Amino acid sequence: MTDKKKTSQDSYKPDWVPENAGQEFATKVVKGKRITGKTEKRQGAKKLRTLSVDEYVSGVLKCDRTITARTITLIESNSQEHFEKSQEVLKRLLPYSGKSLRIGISGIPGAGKSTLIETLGCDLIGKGYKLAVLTVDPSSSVSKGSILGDKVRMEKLSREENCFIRPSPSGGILGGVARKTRETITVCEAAGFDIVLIETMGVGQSEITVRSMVDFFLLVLISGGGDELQGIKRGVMEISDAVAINKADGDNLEKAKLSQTEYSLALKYIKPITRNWEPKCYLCSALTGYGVDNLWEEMKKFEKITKQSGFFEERRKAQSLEWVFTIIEENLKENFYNDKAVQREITKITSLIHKGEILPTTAAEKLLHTYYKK
Ligand SMILES: Nc1nc2c(ncn2[C@@H]2O[C@H](COP(=O)(O)OP(=O)(O)OP(=O)(O)O)[C@@H](O)[C@H]2O)c(=O)[nH]1
Ligand SMILES: [Mg+2]
Repeated sequence: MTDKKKTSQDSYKPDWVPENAGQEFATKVVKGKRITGKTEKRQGAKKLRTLSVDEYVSGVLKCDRTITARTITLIESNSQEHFEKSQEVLKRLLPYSGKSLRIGISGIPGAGKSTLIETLGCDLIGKGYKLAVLTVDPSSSVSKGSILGDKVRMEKLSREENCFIRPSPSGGILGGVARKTRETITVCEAAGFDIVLIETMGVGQSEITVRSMVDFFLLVLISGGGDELQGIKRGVMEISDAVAINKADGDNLEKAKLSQTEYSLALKYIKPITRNWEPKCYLCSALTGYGVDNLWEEMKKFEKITKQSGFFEERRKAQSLEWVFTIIEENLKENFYNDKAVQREITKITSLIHKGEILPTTAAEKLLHTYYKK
């Protein structure tokens, strides 16, 4: 901003006003005020009363939407004080959780995941279910765009009393987002939501992370393009319990049928991820609703079969244990890289590696030694 455009201490002409403009450009911009401190302390905003652990717990159990949302905010907070309180709340909620069917929905950007959630979600609410929709998107803290988009795409669903939509926390790193999402599932279940849908963008590690927290994993694709164009790696099909070719409507229906044949064949060569369940490829249109009910019927069948065989519980237990070790690994890694002595040693080692004066194995050993000799 040039000083010339300043008109007073507190206001100035915006950038797009020509340099020598006269009074015909009446617009002035008032200087922003720097706000410091926590969100709750923002000027003009009503400070929310701090809730006790008891209030959080009883609010969630009564499915009080405001308190449920505040409990999730508590979980999403990065402060140590909030972390301890949230752990206390979660411990109390844990016995009431675990009763929902957790469904992961993944697929390439624009495949129609959010629209499918809107259509399926409204059907489920119509059938009397209570539904929670969460998203896992480690990039959302950068792009922010998808959150706004999803609110628009799930417009009808977001107005439903029995639906609770929560966008991905802006955790930045996937590990942080994953922890918060897992704990959010616990809160939603304790609040009585009997289906939890988790949408994730088909990028890198996030599908594997979502797979590790859901019972059923659905991959949403669109017709045409083939594997390369869709950016879908075989690995993602390997962790899926079903593939849905969306946008099977209008002129696209025939192409969608061809894709269904291709993917059905591809699935035959993949070892199923769930015992006693053979993943199949379905057609659907989130726009017209075609095939959506069939998808739900398959999910129900899946739940029945895996519960009867005991695999449902087995997988949940394995997921909990896996989660314990993930937390440990993340913690160790964080401690290691935050260690001052290790950081100094890394600087030295980096230059030795660049000069080719040390073997990578020796370098790693030296660093670990630096860490453990504390
Ligand atoms: N014709 C047709 N269009 C659809 C269908 N489902 C979604 N769309 C359109 O496809 C576009 C993307 O849909 P979204 O639901 O936002 O897709 P998404 O997979 O959630 O996208 P990201 O969250 O950005 O990865 C929108 O313009 C939808 O209206 C469908 O079944 N048929
Ligand atoms: Mg979406």
